[in-house]
Amino acid sequence: KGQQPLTLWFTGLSGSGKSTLANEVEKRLVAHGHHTMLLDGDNVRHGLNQNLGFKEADRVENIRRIAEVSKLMNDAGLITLSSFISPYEGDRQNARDIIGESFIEIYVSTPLEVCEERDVKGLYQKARDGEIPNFTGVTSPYEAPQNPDIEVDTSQMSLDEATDYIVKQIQQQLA
Ligand code: GGZ
Repeated sequence: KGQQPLTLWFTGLSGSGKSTLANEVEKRLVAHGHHTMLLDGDNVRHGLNQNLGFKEADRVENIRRIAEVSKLMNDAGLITLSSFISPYEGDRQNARDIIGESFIEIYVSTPLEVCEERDVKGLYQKARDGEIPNFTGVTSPYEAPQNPDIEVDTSQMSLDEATDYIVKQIQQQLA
C-alpha cells in the first residue's frame, strides 16, 4: 500500500497514557494496511540509548537520537510512532526540524494529579520519597506544548475514544 510517511510524536508525563495510545493507534494503522514502527522507552532506552539517563543533557540527546531514527524510519517508508516524555519545547521543535513536514505532535495532556494518582509503576511515590532524582513533574520540568497538532486527555476520554479521535485527525495525511 502506498503511503506518505509520518511521525506521530506522543509527548506527555509518565503515566499519561502515551505508550498505550501509541500502541492502539499503531494497531489501527496496521489493520488498514500501513507499515509502522513504534519507538518507546522499552525498545530505545534499553538499546540504542542505554548510555543515557534522565539529567537534562541526557534527555536532550535521547530526543535528538529518537528524532533522527524517526526520520530514518520515515525515509524507509514507515509511519513512526514515537512515545517519549520529551519534556522540553526546544527539543520537540528540534525534532520537528529534523523530521520535517511529516512530523505530527500529539500532546497527551492527562493532568499530573491523575498520572500520580494512577502511579501504575509506583514511580511517583518513589520520586516523592526521594528515591528517583530528576523525576518529570516532581523534581524535573515538563514544558507543555503551546500549540500541539493534536491533544488528548486520557482522564476525559476512554482509550477507544482517544484512539478514534487521533486516527480521525490524521486521516487526511494517510494515503
Ligand atoms: C521521568 C523516568 C525517570 C525520571 C525513569 N523521569 O512511566 P515510564 O517510566 O514507563 O516512562 C518513564 C520513562 C521516561 O523515559 P523517556 O525516554 O520517555 O524520557 S525523556 O523523553 O524525558 O527523555 C518512566 C521512566 O522512564 N523513568 N526515571 N527521572 N521518567
